Amino acid sequence: MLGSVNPDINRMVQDLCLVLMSMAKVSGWTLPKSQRQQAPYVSKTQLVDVLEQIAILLELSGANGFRVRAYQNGSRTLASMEEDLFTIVSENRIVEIKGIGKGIGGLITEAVMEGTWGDMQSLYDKIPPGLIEIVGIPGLGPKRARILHESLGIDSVEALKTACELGHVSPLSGFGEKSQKKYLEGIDLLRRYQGRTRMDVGLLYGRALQQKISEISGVEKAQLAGSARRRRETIGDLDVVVSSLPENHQNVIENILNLPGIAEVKGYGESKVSLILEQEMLSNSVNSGSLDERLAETLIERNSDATIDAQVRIVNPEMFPFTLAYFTGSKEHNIRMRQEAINRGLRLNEFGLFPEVLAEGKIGMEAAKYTLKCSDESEIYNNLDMNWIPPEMREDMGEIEAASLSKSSLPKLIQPSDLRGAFHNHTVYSDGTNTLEEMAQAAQSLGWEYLGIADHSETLNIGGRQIGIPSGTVPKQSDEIIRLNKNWKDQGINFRLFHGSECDILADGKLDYSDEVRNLFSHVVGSVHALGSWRNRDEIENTEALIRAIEDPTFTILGHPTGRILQVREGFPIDMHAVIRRMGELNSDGYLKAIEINASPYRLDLDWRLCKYAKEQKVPICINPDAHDTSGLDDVWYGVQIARKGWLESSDILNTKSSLEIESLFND
Ligand code: DGT
Ligand code: CA
Ligand code: ZN
Repeated sequence: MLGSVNPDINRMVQDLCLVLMSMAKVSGWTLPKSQRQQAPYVSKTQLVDVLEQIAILLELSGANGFRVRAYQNGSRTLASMEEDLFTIVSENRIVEIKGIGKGIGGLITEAVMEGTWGDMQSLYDKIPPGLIEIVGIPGLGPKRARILHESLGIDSVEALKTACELGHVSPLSGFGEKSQKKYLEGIDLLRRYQGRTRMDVGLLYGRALQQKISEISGVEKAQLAGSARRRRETIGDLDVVVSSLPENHQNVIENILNLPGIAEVKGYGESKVSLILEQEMLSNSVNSGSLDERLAETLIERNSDATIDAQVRIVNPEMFPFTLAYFTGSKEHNIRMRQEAINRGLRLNEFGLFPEVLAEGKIGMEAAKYTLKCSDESEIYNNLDMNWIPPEMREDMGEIEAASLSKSSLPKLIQPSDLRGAFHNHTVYSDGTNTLEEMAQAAQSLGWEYLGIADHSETLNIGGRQIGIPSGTVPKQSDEIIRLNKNWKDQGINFRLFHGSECDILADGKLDYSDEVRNLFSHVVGSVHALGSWRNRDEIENTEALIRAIEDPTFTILGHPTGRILQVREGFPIDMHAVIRRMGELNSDGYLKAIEINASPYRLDLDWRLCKYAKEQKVPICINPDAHDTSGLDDVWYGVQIARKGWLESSDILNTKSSLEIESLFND
């Protein structure tokens, strides 16, 4: 299910409850009904999901542990099976597969050959959907959900929330105050993110819809607005503004309603269409070989039932800039803009910018003919004595002031093409899937001058399996890098690798490896991975430990500063302002202590809200893809969006510097 996500993320998401969080919906689960006319009636992916669901439902219903584990194993076995499932089933070989017993083999065979699910429907009917949703709360598995159900009658998230608030959960044996508090936080997280979509997926849908609408005849322009245009890390719904002559509106709307990939039309009127998009929207809409295409493939491969809502507004061409600006938001930015207009005797809304003396008493469209003409957004801003504000910055975080013509202090935001390399990337030496040479090749084809390798350090292991590079192997990687660098130099190619490490920050704030080993690296990306102890500690202790690590002379870059995974888990408690302040001091003392914007769309950590502070404290920022394969390097694009959102300019970013400058900064 999660196979195509980078392994680092993969691992974290393996935490069962996290997976369930995305699977569990208030509506509960249903067994797939096949639309096919012949076998195979269901796909392997569907079976993997169903077996996993059955295991959870069985556990919720109090079934015996062996049975539960049999379904869990069955699901896992199928997921990792390479041979074609239909062939195996057709040849009656399914029970010969290790990990699949007679019962489950029978169920698989029935589902594949006939499209039915034995007597499983009764199990699906038996468990209240609310109980399934509870299993999605971090820290709360099926076993505990069942205890809560049996002892307190809890069968919904709301009921659990109330019980926690009333203190009814902590006295239960095996629960305690800590769990109770954690569930409340988990519920909050679940609610906050429900119905939101990560930026990468949201933009994929947004661009596809925008493109399909642009191709409709009679459409002059279609543009993405809302949080997608502002590059928020997650997107609630998509907003698209379409410009079209009035006589074409009806035809345009009809064509939009008939686009492929619409799961549901929620409503439409003369100038607005409200839709739910599904995956088919993505097919044939993205250029081959592009980042979008790869993302689309990943999404479709995962067979996710992700949908996203979209609001499309169709307006006359002269109204377009006003409608675009309004629906780009943010609401907070709009409110400030409206006030700026009022201060000048003007009225600003989605229809236009009206001198009050003319439009007085008229409302909405009625006033439209009195608007000042603006051919694009920048003319709207100019009419309010401001420079045009890049959409990413429209969050009412000082941009209105910075944009005023008297001040003109808007930053010149960084662009993806400003980057000359990146410092946090993995190879086959740890958990990456590409070699040093392959990663270097990919970096060169992005036009980069250098690539920093930072494989995991010795301590990192997952379930006992060592992921990090043992001390003894570090020199081998070093030699290989020296050899590659020499080759490029001899050939006159302006490209080199920097040999760094993604070094674990241990719970006490010490860094992994000995001083001696760490001194071999050109740069050390210090990251927290053993989140357990950090998440169970208070902010003060964590902040002290993190600062201790940063103060180590070999420490250069703080990796994914809070450890958050968007929509999955919050980072550990930390006073990031204090950390950044200390890093600023160390920089002014002549050390290089940079902070990373981890550009993986799952993380986007450092948060954009803290970028400005880091800049003020003179802490250099790196935009790092944390790539685990060659295509992962492309993730820097998301990091650049976040840097822009955080007001950063090219000169604030470490990896816009030349190879020579980096060499001197790293003393390499
Ligand atoms: P989202 O969809 O939750 O990720 O965030 P947005 O920013 O896309 O918000 P959305 O879709 O509710 O509305 C799109 C834009 O429309 C929003 O950014 C600003 C504008 N807007 C919506 N409601 C209001 C409002 O009540 N007042 C003002 N001034 N603007 C609004
Ligand atoms: Ca929106
Ligand atoms: Zn990491």
